[in-house]
Amino acid sequence: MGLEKDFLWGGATAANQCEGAWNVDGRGVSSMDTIPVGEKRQLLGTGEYPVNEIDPVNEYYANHEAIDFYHHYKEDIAMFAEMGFKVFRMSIAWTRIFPNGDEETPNELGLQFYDNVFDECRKYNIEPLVTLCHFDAPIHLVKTIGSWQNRKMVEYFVKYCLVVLERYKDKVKYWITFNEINMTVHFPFVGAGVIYEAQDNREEIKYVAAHHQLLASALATKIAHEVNPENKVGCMLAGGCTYPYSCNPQDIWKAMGKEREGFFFTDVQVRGEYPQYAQKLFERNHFNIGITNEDIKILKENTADFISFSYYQSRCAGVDQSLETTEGNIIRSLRNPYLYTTEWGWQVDPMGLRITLNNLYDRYQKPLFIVENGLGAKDTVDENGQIDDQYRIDYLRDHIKAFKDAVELDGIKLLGYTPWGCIDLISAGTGQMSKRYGFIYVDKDDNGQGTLKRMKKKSFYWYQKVIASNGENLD
Ligand code: BGP
Repeated sequence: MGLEKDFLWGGATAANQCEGAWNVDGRGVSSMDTIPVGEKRQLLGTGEYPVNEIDPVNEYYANHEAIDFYHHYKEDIAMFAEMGFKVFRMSIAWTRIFPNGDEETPNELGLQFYDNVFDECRKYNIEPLVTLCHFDAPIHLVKTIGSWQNRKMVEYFVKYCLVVLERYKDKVKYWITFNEINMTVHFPFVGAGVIYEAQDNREEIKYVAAHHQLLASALATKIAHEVNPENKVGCMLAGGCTYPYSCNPQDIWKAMGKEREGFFFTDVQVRGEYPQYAQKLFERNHFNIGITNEDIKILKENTADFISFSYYQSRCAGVDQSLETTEGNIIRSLRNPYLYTTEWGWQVDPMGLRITLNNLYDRYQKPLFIVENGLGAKDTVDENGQIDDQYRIDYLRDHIKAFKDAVELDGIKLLGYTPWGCIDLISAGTGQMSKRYGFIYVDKDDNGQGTLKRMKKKSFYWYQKVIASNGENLD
């Protein structure tokens, strides 16, 4: 019993939330660079208003510097190695490789940076797990062709994938195509760089963009397998099960619909075809998605090797409009009276992780990978420079117990676990630095002030023991 010996323990980050150096060494501007902190962030996230030029005088863009992983990667990876990481999830910033997205040739300095990062990981036997697209689209393509709502985007993305998959074929084995691909239908600017015009059929556009991403994901999977048949390519979903609020059949139906909003993506990426309920959705709404016979073939022939997902909370759905709701990762939920919430209103539910794992495995029988999980919390540094984040340890311990039950008692095949924001970084949802997830504290505040000094939290030493015991010692 217990987890497999080669279980991949590690941590997760994304380029746009940790690298900073947004205009260094030829990097182009990405969609995520244009989202300021504060209320405007929420508006841009929904695609509600047009993207403006970056306004450094009146606005603060937290990710322009972020935690400056770009210049600190050696120090940071050394700390991951000290914790015992077997895997490090990160993403490549598309605009470091193709600054505008449509150049003829890639930016060598950008390519070199990731060579350095991967070499540094390899030095410590850390396996890189690389997301090809974690929310960022070249702003040039957003402005000139409308980003993922335009089929041309697939071509540009494929070109970028060809370059990086070929370049890093001996250094990276584990790939993820799109981070939280279901974000596209909930938060279209963040997920797909989509900005609406007044006359747009918004629902249709979201699904058109989603189709282009699904197609691009299948093509990236194809290239990865051709470049190196050893490559393992995963799809990635903002996960978390949805419970019916009650046993009222209407609530059950509603919850099923919510689950299908996510399965819509994994059904295509894992089974290789649009499910019947998706086809009916398109038909009913007269959506013209533009799916060709060639697309159908590509989707069918290039399915994912594993299913990765983020898990922060479960959700609740029901028909009673008067019920209290609460925040969550992307999707709001009815407030579940059995659960407590974090300071940001995300409902904490370790058992929901076991249920999510079982749901996915029952449905697909494919290896699973938990590539995000964690507690966003405000940490304080005491007068001795210590950070006592026992609440984070408690959260993670309960979730680890839950996935161990799923493996040991339910027979789920689980490849690994990479808690989110293993080093403090910029929050995608709020742009805050004070919403911290890390084992490593970074001295920086919500206004961008701080030394960027790295400090080990209490959870750093705890996670080190967890990894060393392969999840047996959780005390
Ligand atoms: C997921 C994203 C991450 C990350 C995480 C936590 O949606 O894939 O990029 O940020 O959520 O969310 P937040 O940063 O809003 O707390």
